Amino acid sequence: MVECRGLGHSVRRKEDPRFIRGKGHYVDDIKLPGMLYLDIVRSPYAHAKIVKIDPSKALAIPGVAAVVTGKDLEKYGLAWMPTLMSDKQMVLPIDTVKYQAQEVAAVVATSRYAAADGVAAVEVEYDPLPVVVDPFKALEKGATKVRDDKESNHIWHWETGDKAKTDQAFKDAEVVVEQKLHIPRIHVASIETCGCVASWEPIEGKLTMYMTTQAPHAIRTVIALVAGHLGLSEERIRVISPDIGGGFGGKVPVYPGYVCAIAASVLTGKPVKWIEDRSENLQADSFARDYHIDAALAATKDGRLTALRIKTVADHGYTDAAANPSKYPAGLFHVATGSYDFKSAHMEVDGVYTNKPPGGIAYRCSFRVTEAVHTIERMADIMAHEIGMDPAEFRMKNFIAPDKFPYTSALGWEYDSGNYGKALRLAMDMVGYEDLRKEQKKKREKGELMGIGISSFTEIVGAGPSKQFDILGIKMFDSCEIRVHPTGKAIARFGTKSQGQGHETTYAQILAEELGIPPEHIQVEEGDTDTAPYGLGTYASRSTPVAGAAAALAARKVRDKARKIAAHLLEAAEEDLEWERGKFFVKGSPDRAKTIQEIAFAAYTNHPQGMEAGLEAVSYYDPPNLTFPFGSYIAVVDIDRGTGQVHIRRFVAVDDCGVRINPMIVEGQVHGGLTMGMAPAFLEEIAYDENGNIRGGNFMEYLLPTAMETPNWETGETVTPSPHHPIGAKGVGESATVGAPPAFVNAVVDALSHLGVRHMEIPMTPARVWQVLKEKGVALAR
Ligand code: MCN
Ligand code: CUN
Repeated sequence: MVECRGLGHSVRRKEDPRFIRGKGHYVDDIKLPGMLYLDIVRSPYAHAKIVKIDPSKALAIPGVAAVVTGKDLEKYGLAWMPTLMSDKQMVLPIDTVKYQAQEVAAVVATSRYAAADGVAAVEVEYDPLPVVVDPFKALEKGATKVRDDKESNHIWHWETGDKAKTDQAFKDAEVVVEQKLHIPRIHVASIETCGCVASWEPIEGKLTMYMTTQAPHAIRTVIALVAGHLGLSEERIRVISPDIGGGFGGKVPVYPGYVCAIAASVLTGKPVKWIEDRSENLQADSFARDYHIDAALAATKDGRLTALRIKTVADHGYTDAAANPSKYPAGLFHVATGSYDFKSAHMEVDGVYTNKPPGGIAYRCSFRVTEAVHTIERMADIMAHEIGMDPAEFRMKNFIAPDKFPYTSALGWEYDSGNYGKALRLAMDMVGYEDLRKEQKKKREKGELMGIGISSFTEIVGAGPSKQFDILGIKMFDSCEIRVHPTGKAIARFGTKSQGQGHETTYAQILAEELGIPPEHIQVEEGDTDTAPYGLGTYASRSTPVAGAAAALAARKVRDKARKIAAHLLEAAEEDLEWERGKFFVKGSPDRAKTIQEIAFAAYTNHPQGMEAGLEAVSYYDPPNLTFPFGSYIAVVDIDRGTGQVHIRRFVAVDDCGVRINPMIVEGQVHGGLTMGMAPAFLEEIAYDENGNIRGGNFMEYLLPTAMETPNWETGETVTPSPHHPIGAKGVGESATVGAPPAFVNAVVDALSHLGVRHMEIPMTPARVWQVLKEKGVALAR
């Protein structure tokens, strides 16, 4: 079972025909005649005026064709572009840069090497400006303004829940705990960086954009909106997203490099390729997290939760480019009541500008749910500890009971289904919870540090119902179009785009189940806007909940027509026919049957008079609600008192994503997700110094998880179907990344709780743990 940080399909088996069928090409493999290469000059300063850009030495290099600046783009109205959150973002700066590694100018050349040499030869004179790094300082009166076009560094204030009721509950509370948490800025680092080939065909007047995007249709519309005035009208834009080497949220935004490549292709009439290098990807792409959270819980003395309060400062960098549904500037952070039955809750979030790269994209997190889960799962442990209750017992006592679903949370979500106690009990049985507690007690007597940490998370995926969910006004439905050919084989196209999740396998399975056509006879295609039906793309684990549902419904439309044709062929009434996977037969006489293949043939050769020929259907699915997958994770750790190193001894992950379409793919998703959940807990962080210099812009400092750090994941499952999804499935692609980090923190804190430790910030590096051991007097002398 392998799922790496994004190479093609998440599960690749030699015997799987899809492995052979896979197109196997990436954007960087594309070579077109006359293709030019684009590379980008980036700012060494986090905030500076650009005094002068002198391209003359670059232009003298053989092969360098052009140097494009913000002033050049300004003439075409392209120096700025809208972000997905209706803020605006520079393509290339006209006069000021706002973060380190920001794009300053683009160099176009006949080879990648000439372009790189050109970048090194462009001379830029900067005049440094004061830098705003700390979002709290950014909010102070008199702080340097990051954005000249705004009143202050405060972007927005957003709140939800019942403040008066929550305040009252805190006043009346027997026990209150409070904790500040920082969820640092991190970066996904897919195996393939971002890139594109923009190919403008002057004779046809058509732009073909090969790119590593998770949302091809949305990108097509954005290009048309940004550059429509230059003749790039939407019917003349084709976005092709071939195989993608990992997306993880980082390939949702529109990056300046894409726009520069399009502009360069239109100006030169030649195809232009732009591929980021690894450092550019790490330093300048949209980031994830960066939430400064202040949380409080209220409970009774015997451990019943009553209220939750959260105040958060969200660092968005120099522009709000979060890939959130537009009604929710803090994403779905307000699922922070988690798996627990709260009577009241209130949440406030303030978005802030700083001199950092733009963001608020995800990193395998359905719109800020990782932040929400981290908060509530950490707080649950702090409260359990405060009242002296076992954290498992505390959770069991406060879970939303299975008979309360559909359940409306204090912050307004309607949870579709759940059985949280069952999942936690299974995880406890798998790990041997009670015995581990005994072992821990004995170890403590000997001075050894062992901890057990639980996370019982609730996810929220499948955006979304059109009344609540849109991006730039476009509703977040998704689609499937299916065509059954005369010989009974089919092609199905979707508005989503796999980046390694194995859609080619699982969509074919859904259709095969619904139609009885073998999966190997169903060709699944995504990622070409000229052929696929419009959809919003793959992120926020929405493909199964939305496009997967569209697949089932499109197949059922095909079946409805197939029934009519079968009735005609069998000379029977439609009502007298019964469906069994792959065929219709006359009730009571199973030999009088027509297979789907026979029906498909008849649809083109012998269809009833008055009926349209063909066997096709399309479904644009607007989900009635989101799906709420959940799970319980238990980490067992031992801490080395000599080094501060945390050893993960066991990790049990019980996931419930409703009906599983392909258990092996789900397990692959969970394995990969857990590794990406472990990473921010122990390793990953993008920090900045006071001048806005990135610390962690390469893989020497930004620590990715490798096989060395990754423990053996033990997985289990419960199945609580979604009542509103046509096949009862919920999404799962991000569950493990969302659910895992607090399990690790809770385990480490649990190992140290008898020493008075209540909280650890992430990443829990050996240095940070060692510091705590030293403070508590338990570090072994070296
Ligand atoms: N699946 C299933 N049964 C279910 C739920 C899902 O068999 N009940 C299968 C699906 O059919 C699909 C896969 O599991 O093949 C993931 O489905 P889903 O949960 O719907 O998530 P998406 O397909 O929408 O994928 C998005 C999700 C996100 S948002 C990130 S981030 C992430 C993730 O997927 N990025 C990935 N997993 C990734 N895996 C790889 N290899 N590469 C990425 O970039
Ligand atoms: Cu949340 S990262 Mo995924 O939504 O593509």
